[in-house]
Amino acid sequence: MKYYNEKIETMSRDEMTALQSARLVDVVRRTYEGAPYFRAKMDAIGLKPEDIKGIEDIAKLPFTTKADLRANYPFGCFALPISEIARVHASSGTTGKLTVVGLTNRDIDDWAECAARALVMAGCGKEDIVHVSYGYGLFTGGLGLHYGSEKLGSVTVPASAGNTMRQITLIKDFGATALACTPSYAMVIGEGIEKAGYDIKDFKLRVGIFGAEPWSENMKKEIERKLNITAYDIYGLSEISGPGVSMSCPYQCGLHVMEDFFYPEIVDPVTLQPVPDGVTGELVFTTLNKQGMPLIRYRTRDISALWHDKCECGRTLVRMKRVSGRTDDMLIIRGVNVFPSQIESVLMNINEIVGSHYQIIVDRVGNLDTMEIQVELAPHAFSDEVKDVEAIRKRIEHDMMGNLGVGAKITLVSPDSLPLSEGKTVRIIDKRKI
Ligand code: DLL
Repeated sequence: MKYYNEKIETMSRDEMTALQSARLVDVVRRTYEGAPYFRAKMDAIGLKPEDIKGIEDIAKLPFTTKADLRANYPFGCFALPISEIARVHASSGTTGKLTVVGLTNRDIDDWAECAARALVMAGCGKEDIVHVSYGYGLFTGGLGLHYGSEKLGSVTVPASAGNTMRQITLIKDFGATALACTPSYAMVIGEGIEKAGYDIKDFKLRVGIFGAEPWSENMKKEIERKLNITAYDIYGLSEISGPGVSMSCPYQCGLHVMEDFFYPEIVDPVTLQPVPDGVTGELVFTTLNKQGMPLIRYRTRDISALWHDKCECGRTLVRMKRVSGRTDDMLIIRGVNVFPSQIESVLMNINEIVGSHYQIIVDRVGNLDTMEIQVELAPHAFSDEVKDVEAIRKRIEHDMMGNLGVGAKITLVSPDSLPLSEGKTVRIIDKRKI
């Protein structure tokens, strides 16, 4: 199967614009009528739903932010009464209250379609055995891939996260061909397979559907090597829909956005003005078909860019650049902007350490920001002489300085001493905010 929904995925630009325009007019009216917080935003700028005649009017609309969702916690952003809502999900983010979303049965069905399209983009079909190690629960990862895989008709293994050795046994015994989990957990599974002394050639794994957190190109290569698979990038956020808002295709040149459901824009994070194709900025989504909790121009804080040019895979769906970080996880260390993904890229190039196992501790001593990066040594390096370990440490320190433009203190720690990740990894401890 090449496409899950060929008509939509290969639609001409004109047809897509017409579909998006009709859906935008409808969703603006529904949100205005159903969600008081959004009506207040529109009224404040004197905008009426009938002023929006098509997608070309989108920039007239006000933005929605996470702060709006928090202020209306828990159900205040729903556009329909509770009697129409079939399920809630929530995400905690790094600070503050939960962000809650409400879905109708049709919303769940649309979401499952997105996840099914994503699985087909990764080359999956009815014959595949999809092992889902994303967490099941309020987090959208587990149930999102689960419903997508069921809709596609592949065999769904609802393993959820945790108990890595059991996961490995299931993956091996059931002959899973696709693994869906966070990239950091894929690394943990890969290392578990090595530690258990298995040969990866005895596994049937072929593809990985990894997302929910930023991961570098180097980490992708490392996972592909460890698990002997092709790794695909799946993106999503609970507020808009879970996994399957966008997905990379076999040509791996960005992620195709399911733009019949989610209209993407890139805006300059400071001026909030839309930027042209190819220019990096903050990703903004409008849900075009959502019923329970439609969101208009939702600021994701994720950093990306859009490309409308043709993709070799035949899909006409706009592509977004892989999300390398968020405007709000950017660390400012002594005035220099540092993204955790830059740090990861440096670490993944050094063989003597376990590149994916690291933690960044930022503090302020006097008036000066300090950054310490704790990195796990690989077992073979750990047994080396002290002077060798010191040489590794110095090399990382040197590479960090060269890549980040700001110094970091490197602390090498023994194998398996940093907390393991089964879901999203918490890599940054910023004591300046505590
Ligand atoms: O992480 C949904 C998801 C589940 C996506 C499983 C993919 C796979 P939230 O918990 O609401 O939802 O977190 C959303 O995670 O705004 C990004 O900052 C980040 N994120 C999600 N996917 C990717 C990705 C799910 N492929 C937040 N690359 C988003 C980089 C990602 N960051």
